[in-house]
This record gives sequence, structure tokens and C-alpha cells, in this order.
Amino acid sequence: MTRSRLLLIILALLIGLGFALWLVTSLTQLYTQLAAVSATLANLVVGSVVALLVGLLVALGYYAYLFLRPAKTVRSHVKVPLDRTEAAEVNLQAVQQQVEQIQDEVTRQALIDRSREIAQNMARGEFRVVVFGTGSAGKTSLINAILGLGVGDIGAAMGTTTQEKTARFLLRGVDREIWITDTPGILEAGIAGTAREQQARQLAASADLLLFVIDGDLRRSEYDPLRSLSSIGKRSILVLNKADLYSDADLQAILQQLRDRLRSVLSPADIVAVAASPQPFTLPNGERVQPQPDILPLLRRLSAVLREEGEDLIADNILLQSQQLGDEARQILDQQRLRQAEKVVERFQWISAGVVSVTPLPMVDLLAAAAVNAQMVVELGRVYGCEMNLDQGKELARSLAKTLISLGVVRGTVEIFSLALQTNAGTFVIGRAIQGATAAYLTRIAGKSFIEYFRRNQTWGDGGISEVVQEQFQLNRRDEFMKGFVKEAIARVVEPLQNKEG
Ligand SMILES: Nc1nc2c(ncn2[C@@H]2O[C@H](COP(=O)(O)OP(=O)(O)OP(=O)(O)O)[C@@H](O)[C@H]2O)c(=O)[nH]1
Ligand SMILES: [Mg+2]
Repeated sequence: MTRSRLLLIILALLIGLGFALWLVTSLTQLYTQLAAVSATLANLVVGSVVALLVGLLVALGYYAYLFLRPAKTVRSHVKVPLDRTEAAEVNLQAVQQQVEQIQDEVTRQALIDRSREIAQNMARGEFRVVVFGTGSAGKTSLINAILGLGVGDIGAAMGTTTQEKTARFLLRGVDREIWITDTPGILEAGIAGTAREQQARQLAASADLLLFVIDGDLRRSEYDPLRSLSSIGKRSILVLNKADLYSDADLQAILQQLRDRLRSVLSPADIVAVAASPQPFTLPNGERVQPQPDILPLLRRLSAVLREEGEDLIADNILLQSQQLGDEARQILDQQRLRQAEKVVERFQWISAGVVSVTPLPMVDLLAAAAVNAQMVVELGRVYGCEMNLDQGKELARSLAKTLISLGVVRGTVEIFSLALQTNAGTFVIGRAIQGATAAYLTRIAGKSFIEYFRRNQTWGDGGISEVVQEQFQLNRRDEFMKGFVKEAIARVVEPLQNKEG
């Protein structure tokens, strides 16, 4: 309790006490005066005053209780993820729902399989560590040193490891098994190297924790992947291998340089030096010495990181994978919707052409009647999961029509088709044909603009409706497109008219 609050309470108590004293004195006085006249009257009056005061106090207390009692907690229906594991679960469920909407059987199945794999990963019991880095930096040697045996080929030339290989081991103090995966080195020459490099990068992206191995100062080709992996939230330990090749002073200088340079990417403790497979040397007396691997700094750090952050690393990794799957599913869904929406626009553009060319109307009515079609808006909305009624469709269609007119798109389109059709069709159907083709084209611009509107979650974006319309007009007036469109307009609008006339 704060001091000021305590003072306030004492003050209130003092005032209350003063008031009570005054009340008792006044009542006693009243009683004495009345008792002089009649004892019954005194009892009655003072009794009623006291009863009234008690009632008042009870009422006051009750309202104070109502006012001051703690508000009932409203139970929230939205489930807020408690920790990273739960966040990963929630995200994966959302992604699975998205995947279900994909129509293409093969794609859907592939993504469902991947989402199941991620779900299974959630229940797995091991840490996955991936060893990644330049060819010949000593990745395979490092794993051998950790395991204390030879599991992979080691070679002086780059590209010795061509296939990923996973081994398991336990580390004191870490309760889960550790699966360590060797990868082909990055930066290899030749096509095979590139494909292997791709494989290595994918493995790196799927790790709970990365051991990024280098064997000297950091090259640009190492810095870039390290930074980009860290930017997607991948946790790494940078392992400077071949420490035996440097003097102590040089080694400290390189480490310091690395720690300074990578300050924004890695914490200094996550940069360690080891000698996975130190080279033998000859003593002055001619004796050959084969030094033991020195990987203690790495084991210490690995154990600390896995103990302190291990559970979060697994959850983060699962979250990352399900986010990536979600991005992919969203892109596929967007493409799928776009194809459906374009079919809708295609259908409506020739419907309006047909309607307009048989019942020609003045230009502005033409727009209202056909070019910008409310039904099309409703159907496009449906493709994007936005249910709207015909009135809402009309409202949107009307504002788009106004934009088309005010931007001069209608006039421009009439001019384009007057010119195109005069050179391509007979003169006697020209008026109707121009109107029909114009209607088709304007419906297209409108339809494409609406697609943008729905894709952006029913907003026109910062530039507003006119920017979207203008952009679609620019995109749809390119020469190659126009040629095809005019040809189709002749086949679908002009020829039926000519046949009818003839
Ligand atoms: N001096 C020294 N040489 C080492 C050390 N560790 C590995 N080497 C040598 O570096 C060379 C490459 O080692 P690997 O373990 O095959 O390297 P890698 O990174 O697996 O290479 P790739 O599989 O081709 O990507 C070999 O000749 C090793 O003997 C070390 O600590 N000190
Ligand atoms: Mg190797």
C-alpha cells in the first residue's frame, strides 16, 4: 500500500470518528430534551433516527460493495498460444486448413504429406543438428571427432562428402538424443556441386541448430548464407576449425575479428575454435606426434545451447517450417484463385459484348448496363471467399464505372476499337461492333481491377481505385494483347453481326 493511500484512510477514519461523536452527542441531547416532555416520544424519535441511520449505512455499504468488487473476468474465446510449441501447433492447424482448399490433387497431397511430417516432428524426441559450410572446412572430420569414430570419408579435396549422412549421439546433461547430419560442402565447382549445394542448404534450413564450419577468416560466400539463415530465425554456432594451423595469438585475433564482424548475427559465445583433425607434426628430436582432436569448446557450447534453448529451438524450427509451408500454400491458392477469376472475367466480357452489340445504347448507359457488371463482381468475390449481394456488387461496379469515365478510359477504348475494327471489318456493322468490342474490353479492365481489389482483401491500396484501374488499362493495351483481343472480338462480335445482316 502506498503512503498517500494510508494517509487518506487514516484521514477518512478520523473524519468518520468525529462524525460519529458528533452524532452521539446530538442524539443524546435530543433524547434528553424530548425525555423532559415524554419518555415514549423520546424513545420513538431517537429510535427512528437511529434506525434510519443504520438503514442508510447498510445501503451505502451495499453500493460501495457493488462499485468496488473486482470485475468478473470475462472468459476469452480466443485461444492465445501459451508458448512457442503451442504457437507452432496453432500455426500448423491454420496451414492445414489452407492446404485443404487447394484443388490440384497432386499438389494438395504433397503439401498434406509435408504438413503431416511437420506434425510428426512436433512429437519427436531428438534434437537435429546440421553441420554446414564450405567444402573441405572439416565438417566430416568434426562429426568424426564428436562421435569418436570414422563415419564418413575425409578428403583433402573439396566435395568428398556427396550425400547427407546422419549419426546419433548423446551429450552429458542434454536429455534428448542428438541427430547430427553431415552435408556436402557449399561453394563447389561444377554442376554436381550446385545440386549438392542446394541439398545442403535445404538441410540447413530444416535444422533445429546449425554448426556452421569455417577454416579461416569468413568469406563473403560464407557470410551471406550465415546471415540469411539467421534472418529466417535459424540458430547457429560458428565453428572455426583447424585451430592447430594458427599460433595462439593469431587464433585469438581471428576469433576477435569474427566476433566483431558478426556482432549483429551471432553472440560472441556462439563463435568457437576447434581442431577436429589436427595434422601430425615432428618434434625436434625427430619423433612424429599425432595430436588428439580438440573440440571441447564446441561440445561445451553445444551442450549449453541445447540445455538452455533446446525446447524453444525445436518449436521455432517447427514454426518456421509450417510458416514456409503456409507461404507456399498461399501462393498456390492465389494462383488457383487467379485462374478461376480470370475465367469469370473472360466469360463476362463476351456476355457484355453480346448484350451490347444487339441492343446498342448511348455510351454512358452502356457502361452501366454491361461493361461493368454487378454479377461479375459477385462471382469474383465468391472466388476470393467474400460473399456479397448484388446490391453491393452494383455499388462497387458503379464506382468503377465512374472511374473508367473520369480517367478517359471509355473514350480511349472507343477510339482504339474504332480504328482497329474499321480496318478489319465491313462498314455496315461498324457502330454496333465498336460498342460490343468496347463493352468487352471495359468489362475486362473492370474485372481485372476487381481481381486486384479482392486479392488485396477488399481494399484498393494506397493509390486508390484509379491507380488500380489505370494500371490494368496500361497492362491490357499492349500491342500483342490488343492484336489477339481484336481478332477474338471480330470472331465473337463482328462476324455474328455480319451473319445476321447477311
Ligand atoms: N590441420 C587440420 N586439418 C584438418 C582439420 N580438420 C580437418 N582437416 C583436414 O581438412 C581436409 C578436409 O576435411 P573434411 O572433413 O573432409 O572436410 P569436409 O568439410 O567434410 O569437406 P567436404 O565433405 O568435401 O565438404 C582433410 O584433409 C582433413 O584432414 C583440423 O582440425 N586441422
Ligand atoms: Mg565431408
